[in-house]
Amino acid sequence: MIKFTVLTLFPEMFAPVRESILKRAQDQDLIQVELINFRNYALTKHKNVDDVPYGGGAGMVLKPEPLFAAVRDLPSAHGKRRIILLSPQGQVFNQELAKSWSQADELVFLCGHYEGFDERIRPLADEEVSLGDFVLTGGELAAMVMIDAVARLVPGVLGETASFEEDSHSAGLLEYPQYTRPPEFEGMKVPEVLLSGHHARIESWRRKESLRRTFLKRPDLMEKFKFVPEDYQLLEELAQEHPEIRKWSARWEQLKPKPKRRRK
Ligand code: 4G3
Repeated sequence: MIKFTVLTLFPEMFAPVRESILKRAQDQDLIQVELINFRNYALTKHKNVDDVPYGGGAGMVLKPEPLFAAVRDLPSAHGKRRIILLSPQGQVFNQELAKSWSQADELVFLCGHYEGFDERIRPLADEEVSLGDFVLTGGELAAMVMIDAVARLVPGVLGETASFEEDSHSAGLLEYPQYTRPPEFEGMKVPEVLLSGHHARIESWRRKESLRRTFLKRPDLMEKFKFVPEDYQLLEELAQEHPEIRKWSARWEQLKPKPKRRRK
C-alpha cells in the first residue's frame, strides 16, 4: 500500500484520480489518495494563502505559514516518506524517478498556485520536481501525472498478468509497433512476421523496430542506450535502410563480431 497525500488549494481538481484504474486500485487498497486543502491552515480570518511580492511586481506569492502548518499536521510517517514540491524549477520527472518513488510508503505532493511561492517554502520539501519545461496554473496537474505514473508500477494496479515493466533488455527504447486483428485494414497489412508464429523472428523484428523508432524519433535516448552484441546485425540493416543512422555507427562498432579463428 502506497499513500499519496496532496496538499492543494483545489482538491476538486483531483476528480480524475477517483476514476478508472486508480479508482479500482483505491477500492482494492493497493493505493490511497488523501487530499488536504491547506487553506484550512490559513491563520487569518480571511483565510489568506497568498500575498503581494516584497519588492513589488505583478502577481501573488504563496505564503509560507499555511503550507508549513499543513505539513507539520501530517500524521507521523509510518515508513519511507518523500515530500515533493511541484515546480518548473525542479529536476525533470521521468520513468526512473517514478520507479524509485514506487518503493516509498508515502509521497506528499505540495501544489503551488499563483506566480510562485515564498522561497522559504522550498526547504519543506525533500525534492523539487518538474513535469517539463513549461508553466502551468498550478502544480495539481503535474501531481496527478506523477501519481498516475507511480501508481501503475504498484503490483496489482494494472491487474494480475499485465507486465508494466519492460525488461531491462528494452528499457530506454521506444515501443515497437503493435497490431491486432484484422490482418488487413483499408489496404494496410500487418507485417507477415507477426502472423508467422516464429517466436525468435518476432522478437528480432520487434527489437529492430524499437531501435529504428528510437534512432529516428528520439536520437537523444539512443545516446545513453547500451546495445547488446545481437544488435549489431540489426543496426547494420537499419543503417542500410536509413543512411543518416550511420553517423552514430561508432556507437555500435565495438559490437562487430570478431572473425572466428580457423582450427587446424
Ligand atoms: C512554483 C509545476 C509553482 C513556481 C508547477 C509555478 C509547471 C510545473 C508553480 C511557479 C507549475 C511543472 C505552479 N507549473 N512544469 N505551476 O511541473 O512559477
